[in-house]
Amino acid sequence: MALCATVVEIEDNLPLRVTGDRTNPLYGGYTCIKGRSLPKIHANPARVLHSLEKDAAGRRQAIEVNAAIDEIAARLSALIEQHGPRSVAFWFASAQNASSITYSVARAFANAVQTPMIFSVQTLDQPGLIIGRTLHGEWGGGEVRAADADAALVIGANPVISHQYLSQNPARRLKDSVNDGMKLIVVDPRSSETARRAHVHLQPRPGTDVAVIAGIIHLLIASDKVDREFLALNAKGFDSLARAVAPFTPERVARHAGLDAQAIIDAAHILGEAKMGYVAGGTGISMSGHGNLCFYLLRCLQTVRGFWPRAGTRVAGPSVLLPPTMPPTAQPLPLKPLFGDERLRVRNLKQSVVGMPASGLPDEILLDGPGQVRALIALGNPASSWPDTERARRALAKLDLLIVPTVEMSETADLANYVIAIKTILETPATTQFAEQVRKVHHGYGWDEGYAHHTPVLLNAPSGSDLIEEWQFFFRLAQRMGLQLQIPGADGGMRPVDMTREPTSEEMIDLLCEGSVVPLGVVRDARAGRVYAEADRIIGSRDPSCSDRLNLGDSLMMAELVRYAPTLEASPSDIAFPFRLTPRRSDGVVNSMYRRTPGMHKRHDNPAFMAPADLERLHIQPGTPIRISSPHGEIIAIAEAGAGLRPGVVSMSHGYGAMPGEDEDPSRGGANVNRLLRMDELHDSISGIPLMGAVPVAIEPAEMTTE
Ligand SMILES: Nc1nc2c(c(=O)[nH]1)N[C@H]1C(S)=C(S)[C@@H](COP(=O)(O)OP(=O)(O)OC[C@H]3O[C@@H](n4cnc5c(=O)[nH]c(N)nc54)[C@H](O)[C@@H]3O)O[C@H]1N2
Ligand SMILES: Nc1nc2c(c(=O)[nH]1)N[C@H]1C(S)=C(S)[C@@H](COP(=O)(O)OP(=O)(O)OC[C@H]3O[C@@H](n4cnc5c(=O)[nH]c(N)nc54)[C@H](O)[C@@H]3O)O[C@H]1N2
Ligand SMILES: [Mo]
Repeated sequence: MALCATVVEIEDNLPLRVTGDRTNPLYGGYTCIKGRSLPKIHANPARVLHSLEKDAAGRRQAIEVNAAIDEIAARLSALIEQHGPRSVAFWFASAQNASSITYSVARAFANAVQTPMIFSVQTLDQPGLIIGRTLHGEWGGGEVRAADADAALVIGANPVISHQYLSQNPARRLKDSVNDGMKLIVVDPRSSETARRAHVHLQPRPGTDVAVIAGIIHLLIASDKVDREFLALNAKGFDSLARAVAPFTPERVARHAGLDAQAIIDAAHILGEAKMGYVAGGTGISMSGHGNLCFYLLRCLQTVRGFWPRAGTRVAGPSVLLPPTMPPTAQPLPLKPLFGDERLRVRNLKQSVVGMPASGLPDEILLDGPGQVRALIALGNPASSWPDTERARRALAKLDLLIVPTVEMSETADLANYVIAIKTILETPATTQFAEQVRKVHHGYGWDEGYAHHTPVLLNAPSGSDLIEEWQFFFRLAQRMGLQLQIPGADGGMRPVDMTREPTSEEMIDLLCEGSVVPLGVVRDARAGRVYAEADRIIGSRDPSCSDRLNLGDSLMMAELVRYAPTLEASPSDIAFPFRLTPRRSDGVVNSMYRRTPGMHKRHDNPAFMAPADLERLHIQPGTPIRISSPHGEIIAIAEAGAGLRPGVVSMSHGYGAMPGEDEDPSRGGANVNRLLRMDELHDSISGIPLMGAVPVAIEPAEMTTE
């Protein structure tokens, strides 16, 4: 997703070496280890080179891809005929990011099926970002350009490793910004690669971020670091916010979050003195129970300080390969509704601005009766990445039809009725258009500059293989099912795709880029990633008649904050589950991807990082197994000392480990943290995201389970 510009050296249709493109204006030769590993991904012996079908006895055998599409089309059509379009569901996750065309065509296919059951990983990822933005309201001048900020607040995020918010050479860019005088505040219980550069590093108890952010806002208001002029024109609800954050004094927050009160004051001081602040919230605050409120309060903090781009400046992330948008203006946009019309049958879950709640999908498969989901097309590896593994697996196994397009086998592909073998990155043409689409959802992706890149096909599919591009699967399926695909047009409406002839991939890219700000031909001819100054747009001044306001006092959010305040005084007492399990990402590994590619990863487990003092106290040697138990389940993981980690915290990545009932060896395959989680308890009432961070767990030494 960082889309680093690379140079691929090829001999005899094989990639020999991938390096960064030094001529690139933004990346300057940078690429992360994942890009440099493309030759290994290409030579992956675990790659699927032929589509697979499971027969009645559960045996997998190769099937010619068009024969598989014929069978799938017939089975999907029969299900829709008998049970309606709702019986067919879609799972869109990080897998689709590998190709710039997949999402547009797959989404067009899902729309043509006319099922409401379109689920995406957004509701398990950072739904609070979208919900907080919706309730607070958006700024017509767009997001703050990172380069314009003289202070940054990074909370529950680690851009140096995740590349979220800093896609190009993140470690270097951060170092340069700090050297240029930018003041960095990091809030993370872990001494992360990003935190190591911070002027102020707050290490709160996991899950107490609401108090930390509310405490900072309270201090800004109390010390009158409020942009009154900005608020008078652009905001409403200031008094409600001021009242609701008043209980969050530095002393109370410090006691509750386990911090030093002076450090909170220092953080507020930096933000209070800054002319323009950049705010980056990530999965750490999203998953630990109050994601919506955390992200909402971050937006309020920006507004209280007037940290929004002003008229006369360049808009961040202008469209390049997308059509032009409304002219940017320095004023609030109209508030949008939070909920959609669709409802799930389970747990009162509803469609929201983030989409259908993923945590309800397993139960929609498991619950018999009208409206039940019977077929799932999954772009991703839900068997591994969904919380509550046991339930997820039961649901996936119950489906009449599970279809998984993929480049390699996975826990989900293992369960599939059909595995569709698709081409990989170097065998498909691509543009940066999809990153522009993603940026509209999460501004931590894409570029602040008007950047674009097109790459042609570099390699042919291996000889003897039977591979198609992922979008072709959806196009051919639509053809066989008599469905008309529609894609967005430059005028904002939908336009039909000619279904009588399958276009080439480059023709498909042409179609998707029609009406783009910079013509695709120009980007193609550049033959490398470039910044297009002609895409720049200057933010216009406000329309004097604009009556829209950013909302600092949303009633749902204020009510949650008022309910939170009394917990400031409660002392945490978890005798049975005294530790907090927190999520993290690791260098060189993306979710569960390429887990079966030899030589791809330096290590094959996801250690349970714990504070050295905790290890000592519990008589646990680093490198030895521990049992981690939650009220829901238990796993065995390998303990490792996390230098600078807050005591009481267990920090672990997801996407590893065995499925329930399988043999597991945590030192070889890691441990599956999702077995400790539940989908149906403690989930958020808007997005449905379950508790995936600050999870109460108990730790004890364990016997090594060796084979
Ligand atoms: N290398 C690599 N890069 C990736 C990915 C990957 O798997 N590997 N995945 C991609 C994906 S899918 C996503 S969504 C993004 C996510 O991008 P980020 O959100 O930046 O993800 P992380 O790097 O895990 O950073 C989250 C940080 O939150 C901290 N944290 C955990 N719990 C809490 C808490 O309760 N409070 C606070 N304040 N902090 C907490 C963790 O210690 C961690 O350092 O990364 C993307 N980039
Ligand atoms: N406990 C816990 N659970 C989590 C998280 C967490 O922090 N903690 N993070 C959540 C988040 S933020 C995310 S984004 C999800 C990630 O969940 P998913 O998006 O499901 O990610 P992966 O599990 O890596 O699945 C990607 C799969 O796609 C396959 N693949 C690779 N290339 C392609 C391609 O071109 N096309 C297709 N169709 N498939 C391909 C890979 O082999 C792999 O099996 O996990 C979520 N789950
Ligand atoms: Mo994610």
